[in-house]
Amino acid sequence: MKITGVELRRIAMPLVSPFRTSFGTETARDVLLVRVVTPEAEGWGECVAMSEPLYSSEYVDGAAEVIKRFLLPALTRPLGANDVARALEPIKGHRMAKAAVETAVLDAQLRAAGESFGRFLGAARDRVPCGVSVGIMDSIPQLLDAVAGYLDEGYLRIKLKIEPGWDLAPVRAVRERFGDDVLLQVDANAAYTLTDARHLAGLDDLGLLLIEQPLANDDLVQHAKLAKQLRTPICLDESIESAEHAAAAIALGSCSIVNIKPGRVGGYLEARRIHDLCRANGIAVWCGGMLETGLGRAANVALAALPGFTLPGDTSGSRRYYATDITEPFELNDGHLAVPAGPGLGVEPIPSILDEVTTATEWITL
Ligand code: NPG
Repeated sequence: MKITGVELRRIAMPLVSPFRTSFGTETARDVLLVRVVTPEAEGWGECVAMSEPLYSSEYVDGAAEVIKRFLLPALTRPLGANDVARALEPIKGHRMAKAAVETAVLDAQLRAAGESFGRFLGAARDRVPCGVSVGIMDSIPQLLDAVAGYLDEGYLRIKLKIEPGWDLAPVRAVRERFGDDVLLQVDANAAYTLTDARHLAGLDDLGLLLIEQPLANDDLVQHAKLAKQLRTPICLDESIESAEHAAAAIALGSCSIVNIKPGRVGGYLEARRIHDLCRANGIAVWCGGMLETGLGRAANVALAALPGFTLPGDTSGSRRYYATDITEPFELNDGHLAVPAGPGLGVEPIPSILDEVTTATEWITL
């Protein structure tokens, strides 16, 4: 396909409630959308970079800049989605920016071919079980109310955000209130160090599915040491930016579970590679989320339908984050989301809603 032009569109999406993690509090999502235009079809990609470089080094203004200045100029020859990563390889890092561009090209290619993301990626089912991520709250009663609400909505797994000072007590309170059958896990977003190992072992009696990213992003060796001191399985998120990182983590024994976020690893093709590698090594994977709109959510749900995704993902319904999504909203049915079956992402932005939330657009002719 020849890309004739690309629209970069910024949208501002207010969150239904503030979302607090160990690295910051979000009240609105500043999203960069990439629309790739080819003679055959158009395609959308959603960039998951946040406003500030607090989760990783990427941030949305930087992603827009690198896409315009370095990524798009490398894509002037006709190409397919499989060629994008190689064409962009000389540009180091910037995986979230690359993922948005590759996803838009893949969407255009699949829409032109009449094939869905799920089918292309190798989905093994037509719906996926859903978990929900619950932010850090001001008090334990407030947390218990939030968790009760999500369980009522049908969520099949609860993930609690933790940080030093908000860990053992709130997690124990949730376990005691809702019982041993609730699938429960925690996410530290790199907020601890190895010296906290004994403290974190206090979680071992709470029957958690996993503890996600307890230590710093580049601490694979330390995670391997921590794994020996905890009975709770360690899952890595921020540490895994590629299949090579996943291979290293597996070889070192740094984790027994991986959270796959396509944006973090440079796109859905690399995400599938990590899935394949983990599956071959008996490492469970699940699909993470980064507060995506319906566009990113559609692709995530397709990925989460691959056979190695054996744990419920952060694939929540649209209204967990947004009163009005830019696509038809994703709605939970019996704790599951349906994998879109239409061509490409299988969903479209609704033009009037998209225009209402748009803060800037830029057209780049290639
Ligand atoms: O359901 O989309 C979702 C969000 C799930 O907790 C979630 N995401 O650390 O995994 C995370 C966290 C996150 C959100 C990270 C935004 C970075 C940005």
